[in-house]
Amino acid sequence: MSFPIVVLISGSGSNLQALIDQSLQGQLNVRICAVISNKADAYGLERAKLADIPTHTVDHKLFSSREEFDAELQTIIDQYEPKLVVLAGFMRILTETFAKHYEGRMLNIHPSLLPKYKGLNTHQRAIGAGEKEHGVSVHFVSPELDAGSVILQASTEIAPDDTAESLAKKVHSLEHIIYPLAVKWFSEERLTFQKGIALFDEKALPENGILYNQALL
Ligand code: NHR
Ligand code: GAR
Repeated sequence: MSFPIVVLISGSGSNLQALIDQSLQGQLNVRICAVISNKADAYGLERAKLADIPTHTVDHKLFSSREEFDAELQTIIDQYEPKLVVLAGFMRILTETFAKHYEGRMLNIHPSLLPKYKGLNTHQRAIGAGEKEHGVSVHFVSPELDAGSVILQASTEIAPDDTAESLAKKVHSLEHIIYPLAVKWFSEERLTFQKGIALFDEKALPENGILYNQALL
């Protein structure tokens, strides 16, 4: 019995690919029911088609409000009855109504060590601030942007010659490890969300979530 999930993307879909690969290799017992993009030209849609996964495009520019866009997204998602919704490089801020509908069953991967650097342009901002360390966080999505409970983080050093591009590459390779791991934990019910609190193995997660190390694999 595999665990039904729907993945939302806006771009390249390398995190989607990591989920596809791990489920094909049997490391991750999930079934990706559908991939939805707000951009018709997102390369992730090609990745989904190559893996025989149904795709949908919901172009936000065709809607006159965020509420209407989110309502259409919700209608499509709920047709698949997923147990988890996975934001993988999805670039549209979601309304409170939508976020509440999927509370405790929607994850995001954000390219910073939350609560630092919420929002966009995180790699450049971390370099600009002279940080020695940067990374990535998987969190539950809550109505407030990038503010839901953090589940898992992975960090990397910022070298003196790092650029936003070189740092993004390092962070990406960490993303492809920790996102499938967090999804696996959720599918195994090791990761749950009860009464507004994220639990791992029945214990409340600390503010920064779990720091990734290889022993977790
Ligand atoms: N929605 C809610 N309610 N809560 C969160 O935590 C969300 C969310 C929607 C997306 C991903 C997030 C990230 O990881 C995410 C988390 C887009 C923007 C943004 O400013 C900010 C954060 C995130 C995603 N989007 C612009 C907008 O007007 C459009 C930017 C663009 O198209 O390039 O929606 O960073
Ligand atoms: C990832 O780095 C992800 O953390 C980031 O976009 C990239 C998507 O890559 N997410 C955000 O910035 C959300 N605002 P992918 O399309 O190759 O998975």
